[in-house]
Amino acid sequence: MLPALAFLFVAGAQATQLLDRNLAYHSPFEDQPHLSHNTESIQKRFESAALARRQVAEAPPFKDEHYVTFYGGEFGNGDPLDTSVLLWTRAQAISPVGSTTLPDQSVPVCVSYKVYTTPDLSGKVVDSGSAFTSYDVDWTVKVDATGLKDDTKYYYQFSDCANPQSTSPVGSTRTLADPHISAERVNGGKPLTFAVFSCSQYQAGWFNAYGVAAHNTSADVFVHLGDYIYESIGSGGKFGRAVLGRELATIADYRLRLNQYRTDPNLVVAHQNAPWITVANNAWKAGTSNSNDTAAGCKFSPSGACFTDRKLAAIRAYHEWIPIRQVQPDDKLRIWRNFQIGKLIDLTMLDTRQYDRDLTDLGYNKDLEQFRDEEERSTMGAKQEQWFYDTLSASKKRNAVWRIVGQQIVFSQIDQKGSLSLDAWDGYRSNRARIFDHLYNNKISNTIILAGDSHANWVSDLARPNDTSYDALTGNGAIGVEFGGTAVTSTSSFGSGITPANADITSKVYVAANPELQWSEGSYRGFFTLTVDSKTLNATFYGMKNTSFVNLDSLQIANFVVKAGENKLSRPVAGGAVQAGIIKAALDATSTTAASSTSTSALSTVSVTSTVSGAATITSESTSPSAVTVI
Ligand SMILES: *[C@@H]1O[C@H](CO)[C@@H](O)[C@H](O)[C@H]1NC(C)=O
Ligand SMILES: *[C@@H]1O[C@H](CO)[C@@H](O)[C@H](O)[C@H]1NC(C)=O
Ligand SMILES: *[C@@H]1O[C@H](CO)[C@@H](O)[C@H](O)[C@H]1NC(C)=O
Ligand SMILES: *[C@@H]1O[C@H](CO)[C@@H](O)[C@H](O)[C@H]1NC(C)=O
Ligand SMILES: CC(=O)N[C@H]1CO[C@H](CO)[C@@H](O)[C@@H]1O
Repeated sequence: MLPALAFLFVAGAQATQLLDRNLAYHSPFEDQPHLSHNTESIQKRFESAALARRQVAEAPPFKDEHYVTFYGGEFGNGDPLDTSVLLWTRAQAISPVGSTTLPDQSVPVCVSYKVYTTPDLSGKVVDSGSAFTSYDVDWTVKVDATGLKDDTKYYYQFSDCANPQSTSPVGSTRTLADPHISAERVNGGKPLTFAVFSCSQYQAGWFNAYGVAAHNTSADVFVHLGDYIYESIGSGGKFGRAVLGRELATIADYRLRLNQYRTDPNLVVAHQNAPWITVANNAWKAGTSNSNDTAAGCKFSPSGACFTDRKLAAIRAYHEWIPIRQVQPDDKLRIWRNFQIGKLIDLTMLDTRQYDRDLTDLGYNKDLEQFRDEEERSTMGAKQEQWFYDTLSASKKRNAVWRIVGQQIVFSQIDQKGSLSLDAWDGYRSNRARIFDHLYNNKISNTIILAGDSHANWVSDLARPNDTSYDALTGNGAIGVEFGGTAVTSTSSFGSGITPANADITSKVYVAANPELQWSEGSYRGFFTLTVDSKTLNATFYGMKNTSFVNLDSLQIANFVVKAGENKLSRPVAGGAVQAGIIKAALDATSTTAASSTSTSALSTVSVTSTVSGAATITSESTSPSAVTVI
């Protein structure tokens, strides 16, 4: 890489070029240029640093002191488009073994990257380049690999510009299909698989779910619906998962926490070999339940930061550490975006949390209940809401088969023993009603809503709450399907550590009370996959056997099929039987004679025998780690 560098400097090319190449220096938001780093002044600082060797073409290779080190965990890729994908790493100069002097941290690190077509890096280099990083951006490097072919798998590696033997691991990534490609031709005619996650709290357990998805499914793209990190301290000491630092407030706090999360071996592997598409979570537009800037003024959080400052720190660190694109113009703090994947899918990522959400249930403001039906009340903000309707309509117009909507909170009405969660869409009912109106009035088919946040599994036909034209038995009258996934580790909303048998007692009540809710499961931590082709969209839910230590033991607890054009779960729902949780059909059957729930309490012996007329009976079986095949 030295010749390329030499050219840049000798020719006096735009001095900040290597800085500007690293997207971590840019503003997270194109329309907020004041949030970007001033690369000219950083460049001046480098130039005045005594012999900024990494910039000087004539400098000898760094045999003596500064070795750029790539940390295996700090490596990944994301936000793929049809001809480009973001590559991400973190590279810091360290002292060589035996040396006690610390390298001068004011000197930038130059990192180069190459993109190949073969895993052994033998083939041709399809894209390459160099970029600087420095302490200003926590040594993160985020570059856009461009000029790629659509719908293609690639391999990539970073190295030290000045010492090319110092390299990162080799990762793999892929581009998405060109938006104009027919649905049948996407992914070479094979189904495309997404692994979907939410709520990964470090303190609560090991991130085995990421590992199972990476090792034991054929997931092409990882989707994270929020709560990728947690700001609180919590416990976690008992299985070696205590978090460092304090409750997060400053950018240094956020960086430290992200850094620590990236040490989990299963998260490391998951970032290395597939692109991620993420949204962040857990605040309304001016506060969280333990930190608020309210009408009363800026209240301080336990960590001493004003919420607005804290949010900006969080967003900056998130943009440094997560391979997410700078979002397109004209809006504040926006992370909602749409991915067109051939004519097979529009994957629409919404921000139903911090973008412009009106006051949520913060635990102390119960009087909120009276506002939940207010016309103007929105969990998205008017601008995002309009954008969402336009995106759905445009997707129909361009004849995309599926509309998959990734967002944070449970969409369907869930009566929970007489109460509704005001922190989910049940707290924003007029906003939800408008979405249903848009789907029904415009006859927009094949909409699949994904949800996280709730720390439990919920699968529902999408239908207006209390609408008698929806038939829970046949699914007729529905307009789509919602798949709500459990947490990677965060504790169950049914009760921390609840056994499958005890969770089922609650699930029975929920499934009985809610017509659209076809499956409820509240014990397992895990994730789900979506496997999609032009005819069907299948969801497979995975439960982790034990998140208190590192392992890949999981079981497939339920499988669902949605046929294109049907706008409901295929009957019998889940093929008539699940390995955990309660399906509505089983509930109906219990009221006659057929089914019995024989769950025992230990996680290792979960089994729910659900029998539905005409469906195969799954008897109580020993749950050896199920073969994880993605259909
Ligand atoms: C649906 O009916 C239930 C029971 O009467 C009620 O609690 C709930 O508020 C209704 N939902 C809507 C959206 O009106
Ligand atoms: C979904 O599952 C059904 C039933 O097992 C199968 O026929 C179909 O091919 C699957 N579709 C995809 C996209 O995997
Ligand atoms: C999970 O593993 C830990 C450590 O081996 C063990 O102590 C615990 O009993 C296991 N939990 C379950 C529910 O099997
Ligand atoms: C999951 O992947 C791991 C690592 O490749 C492998 O050792 C394990 O056998 C796999 N488990 C299953 C159930 O396939
Ligand atoms: C952490 C904190 O300050 N929470 C406060 C937010 O505002 C409400 C209403 O004023 C208080 O009751 C909370 O204690």
